[in-house]
This record gives sequence, C-alpha cells and structure tokens, in this order.
Amino acid sequence: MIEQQEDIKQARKKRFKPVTLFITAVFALAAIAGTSALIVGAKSADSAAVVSTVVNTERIVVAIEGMHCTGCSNGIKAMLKRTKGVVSAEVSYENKEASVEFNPADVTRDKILEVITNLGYKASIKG
Ligand SMILES: [Cu+2]
Repeated sequence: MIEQQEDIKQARKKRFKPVTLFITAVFALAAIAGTSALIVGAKSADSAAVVSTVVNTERIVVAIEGMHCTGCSNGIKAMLKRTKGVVSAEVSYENKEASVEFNPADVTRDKILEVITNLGYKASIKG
C-alpha cells in the first residue's frame, strides 16, 4: 500500500516535470522578450536624439546691395526658400538684408550667398 502510494507520487513527479520545464521555458522567453523590448526602446530613444541633433540649424544675416523694390526682396526670398537646406528666409528691402535659417548639413553659407548673387545682387555675410 505505502509502496503503491510512493509509486503514484513518483509517477506524478514524472508527469509534472515536463510541465514545469514548459513553464520555465515560457518565463525564460518572456524575460528575453522583455529585455529585447527594453533594448528596442532604448534604440528608438537613441535615434530620436540623433534626429534632433541633425535638425540643428544655423542662422545668418546677409547684407544685400542692389534691391530696388519689394519685388526684388520677394524674389530673393522665394529663391532662398527653394534652395535645399534653407529652413526659412526673410528678406527686407528696407533693411537691405536677409535673415536665413539653414541646415549646415545640406547647404553652406557660400551657397546661400551664391543664390543671391546669381540673381544679380551683391551679397555678403553681416553676421
Ligand atoms: Cu525690385
């Protein structure tokens, strides 16, 4: 009788062992998945930081000679805005200058001056 009960216990232990292994495996996988989710999360945070660095822009003020009316300043403004790397441009006929915000990764100060001189004006960096 006692021996039989021992046998049943043994049998139960054997039967439950694979289940225990299975549960352990599931927990292990969940732990790995959790870790990868953390890694992926950290990676996206890193790329977000990279993106914000890349978008860092510079601003220059360009002195322009040769504008005769607001049509001139509007034309320069339109051409600057069409230039790759220029984020924003304001051109003042009254102040004889342009304020240009640009992404230095895509356009240089010299290129910005060139865009203005190609339209027939004299351009130089004021600040
Ligand atoms: Cu004009």
